[in-house]
Amino acid sequence: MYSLRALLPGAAAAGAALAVAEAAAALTGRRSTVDLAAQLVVDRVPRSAVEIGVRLLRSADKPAIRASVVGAVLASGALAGATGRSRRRGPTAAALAGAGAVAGAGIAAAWRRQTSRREHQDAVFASRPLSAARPLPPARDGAEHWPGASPLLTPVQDFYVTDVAMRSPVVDVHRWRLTVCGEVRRPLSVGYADLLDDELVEFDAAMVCIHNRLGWDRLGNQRWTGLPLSRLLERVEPTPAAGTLVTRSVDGWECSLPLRLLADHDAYLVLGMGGRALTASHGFPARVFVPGLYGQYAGAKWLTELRLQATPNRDYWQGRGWPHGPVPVRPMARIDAPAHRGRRAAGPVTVTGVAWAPAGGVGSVEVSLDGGPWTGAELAGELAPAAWRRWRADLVLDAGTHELRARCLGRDGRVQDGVPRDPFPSGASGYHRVRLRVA
Ligand SMILES: Nc1nc2c(c(=O)[nH]1)N[C@H]1C(S)=C(S)[C@@H](COP(=O)(O)O)O[C@H]1N2
Ligand SMILES: [Mo]
Repeated sequence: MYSLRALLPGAAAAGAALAVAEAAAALTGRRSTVDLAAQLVVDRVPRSAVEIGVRLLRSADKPAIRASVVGAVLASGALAGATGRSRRRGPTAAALAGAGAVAGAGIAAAWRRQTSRREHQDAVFASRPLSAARPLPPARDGAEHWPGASPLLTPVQDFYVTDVAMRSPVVDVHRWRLTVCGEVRRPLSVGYADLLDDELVEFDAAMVCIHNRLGWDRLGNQRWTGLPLSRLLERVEPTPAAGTLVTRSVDGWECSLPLRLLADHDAYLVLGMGGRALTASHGFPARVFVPGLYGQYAGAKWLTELRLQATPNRDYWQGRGWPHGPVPVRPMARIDAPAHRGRRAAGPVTVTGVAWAPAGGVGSVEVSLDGGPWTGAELAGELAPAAWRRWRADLVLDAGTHELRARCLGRDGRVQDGVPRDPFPSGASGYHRVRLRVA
């Protein structure tokens, strides 16, 4: 066994080297070494490992990946130092601990500097109201006073973020262009101001990550602002050879959409959410979104290119073993109140939740108590078929342990699949269950 004192010099040297590299990256505006290394890990570990990571870490995945990269660098430095030929004791343990602390502070400062660029951009742009030519009426569904209900529209700061970029790209909007090219007669290149000058529309829709599990909140409901993709496509006049629209991000991430699908699905170039421009983490300045498809099949954030092609590319997630899209969102209901494993007094209880079945809409929601028959819940108003819908059921519970289940039936006839399945390869299924102890 190595003594702690033998391990410290190497670890401190590795930490100091890392801190210098991070500081240099921050000062020169290049990407963080830790993030580059972490990105290599993210893009190469087997799909099953990614799935386990997402399941265990939910949304803390990036800090955890960074921490393990730093940990791995320190550990290899420690081992290299301890097994190396020079075994001079050198500096005291206190001095080494000091060097380690300086290294840590250097890394933290470098990261903070990069984060502040994104925060600055959000302060400038994401605070800017975006107005649609014909705004939708205020979002109301009549469930405003239902106890424990989720908000009808998810506040932007609470809206889940999923992407494979270790750090959201920060786009310089003054230099940014969106090009629409490939199999088209009139290629187009537009800037941000050109897009804002267009006649913007608003639409309400839920966006769902395929990694969302029963009861999770890796989805959100939003009022989005943008323009119909069909408008852009008409302007460029796709040639008869065009079969696929490749949406490409500034960081190279791609998602292909069959043109056939776009012909009978609403699809948008999105510029804003919640009445304001997109934040950096949600894809500023522009993204593509096709309501009804899981997020990874619904378009790229930080969009830079729309390319029409005869056949699709190998998309990012296909490269990671996921099926060739598009994958439609499964109808699903979530119970928001009462909370799982709660205790309450016997008597009446109001069960509330949200259900989604984009793009066709929620037809009905049913609840079942203790494995009994499915009974219809009351539905709040519908903002749009692609949006989620709040529901409630008023039950009376006697003393004992109870289990509530909920399911969603789509207006298109799809019934929520009760067989529990993992998100890979076509989205999680099963029923969300809540257990209660009633005294
Ligand atoms: N450029 C880019 N676009 C992307 C992704 C990504 O990693 N990079 N992730 C996709 C996935 S998996 C989802 S679920 C949605 C998430 O959008 P949000 O982070 O705004 O919630 O964006 C999609 N678009
Ligand atoms: Mo996702």
